Amino acid sequence: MEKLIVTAAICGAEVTKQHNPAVPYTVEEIGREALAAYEEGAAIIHLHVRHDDGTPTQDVARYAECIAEIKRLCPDVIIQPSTGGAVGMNNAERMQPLQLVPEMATLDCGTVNFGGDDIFVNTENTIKEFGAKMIEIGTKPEVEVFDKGMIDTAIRLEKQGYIKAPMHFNFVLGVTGGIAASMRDLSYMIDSIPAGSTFTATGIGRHEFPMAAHAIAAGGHVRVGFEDNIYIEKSILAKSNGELVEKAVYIAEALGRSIATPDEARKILGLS
Ligand code: KMH
Ligand code: ZN
Repeated sequence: MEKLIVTAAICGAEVTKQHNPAVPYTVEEIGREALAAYEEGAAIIHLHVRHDDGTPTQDVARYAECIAEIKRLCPDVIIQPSTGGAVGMNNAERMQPLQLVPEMATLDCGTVNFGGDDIFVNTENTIKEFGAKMIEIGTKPEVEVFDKGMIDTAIRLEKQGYIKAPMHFNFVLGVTGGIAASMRDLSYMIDSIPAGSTFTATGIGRHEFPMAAHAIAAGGHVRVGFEDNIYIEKSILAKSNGELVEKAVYIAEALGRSIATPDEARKILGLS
């Protein structure tokens, strides 16, 4: 089977130090967490950034500082900034990291409830605007899907020229308001993408490792990290993103998948 690409979502926009004191805010903390994940086998760092007080921001200068620090510590890792940002940010704010022409970035392909009154808004015109920009600058989108209809949206927009094939999907399972994190639903997502696509699975909270195991066995790739889950096991906080990556790698190796280096990940994803 193809080597496994592990993505570490080290920071997120919603999780805080109140949830887990190891959640990174400062440039130094972002570097520390990226390095811990990379040393355990992460080939991709999915990146959100914060102000020093933990407030999420899409500020391009802050992204530039954090990316420079990650590159200093992990020179070959693939850095994948978020264009989702935090709930409530406008499109101009969200698109700022694209000014840095990253190798990859997220492309969220639909609107989803995020619990309470929170709505993560991605209208069709937003997806087209972000997709067209990524084609213009040569950034490979990771197509973020929180529900099956978002796969259908991505397929439609690919036919219209807003996303290039072969697409790389990230199935996010277990968000309040999105598709459930069940084996049936992950299989349904896997069966719904076009031939030649690649996929990563992200299970939220306690679903992180069961979804990872299923994706590993199915030949897909895996995302773990504080953005999605703060526990290494029930009621025990993870000490770092490195610990979460280490557990994913342990499961992969037990199931016979070896781990892709960043350059191997680039080949698998068509980045090089
Ligand atoms: N923080 C969420 C509102 C992405 O990175 O593109 C959006 C998110 C998805 O995390
Ligand atoms: Zn994200």
